Amino acid sequence: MGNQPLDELDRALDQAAMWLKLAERVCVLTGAGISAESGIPTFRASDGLWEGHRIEDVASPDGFRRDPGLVWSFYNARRANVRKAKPNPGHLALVEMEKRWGTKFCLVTQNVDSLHFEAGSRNVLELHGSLRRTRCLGCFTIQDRELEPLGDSPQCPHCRGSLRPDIVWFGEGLPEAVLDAAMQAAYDCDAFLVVGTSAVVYPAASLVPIAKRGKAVPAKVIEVNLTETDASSYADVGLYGPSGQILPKLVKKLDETGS
Ligand code: BV8
Ligand code: ZN
Repeated sequence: MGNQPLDELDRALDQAAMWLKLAERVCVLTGAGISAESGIPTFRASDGLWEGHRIEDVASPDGFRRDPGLVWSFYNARRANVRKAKPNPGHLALVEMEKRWGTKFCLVTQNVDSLHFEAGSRNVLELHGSLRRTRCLGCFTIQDRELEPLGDSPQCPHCRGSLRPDIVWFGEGLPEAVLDAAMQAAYDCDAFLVVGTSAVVYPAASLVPIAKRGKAVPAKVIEVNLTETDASSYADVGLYGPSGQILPKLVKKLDETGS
């Protein structure tokens, strides 16, 4: 799909802006693509290898049991990368949208880079946890350790137990309350933006059909991506191009048509 011809993109932006103007409640699902223009590598662009590691070796409980040092070196490298990153205009455009809809706006992210929070978004549901947080295997304390380097076997300051990243690995359940809130927001919304995700990871990807199905009036689904994805079949309109360029254009359209 790649970038659309400009006139086609402009028509699609008008259509998306019209549906957003009519929407009382808006829900957004973001994936790694929204942080790509901040210099954070996405997952599937690296053909399953993640900075030289197999994903199941560094993002699974078995991988952590097998070699916690390897997993911590992988996560420390990502923390260092995120420490250097800044939110991009795509993150900032979603902050603008939250200002418009207030509590009727819900941002659900699969990302663990906390760039939405850095950008100023406040009503953020982190489905897969956060690189900033650690969880103690001994006393279960969760701590926000910002993005400082944590060494290969960090210990809990309370009980000296071993720490793990407070991140949802493959094969692990998502935080129930967060997932429930995200599903409710997807169900309640009138417009659903799906931005920068290949929509292959579940249950996060199930938010897209939830926004459509089982409701008197299905939400209008707006996809923002470089290419078509597994979510595209649910999309009422597709805005294809870098989200750091598309989302600010979309917000500008809202201003133009007044909302
Ligand atoms: C669970 C934390 C059960 C780690 C992550 C077979 C079939 C179906 C499902 C499964 C299956 N086998 C296993 C499963 C379940 C599995 C799953 O869905 N696997 C997939 C891969 C098939 N799910 C799980 O394991 C989940 N848990 O099911 O547990 C259970 C239930 C109850 C109780 C106990 C157990 C847990 C899933 C969470 C895994 N953790 N992250 C970490 O980050 O360190 S998921 C990981 O993938 C990231 O969070 C990431 O966000 C997420 C999704 O990837 P995307 O964000 O979509 O990124 P991707 O690279 O794929 O795509 C980027 C997109 O951006 C592309 O479309 C690209 O075109 C676009 N893009 C790029 N640049 C730009 C852009 N768009 C716009 N602008 C740009 N500039
Ligand atoms: Zn502890």
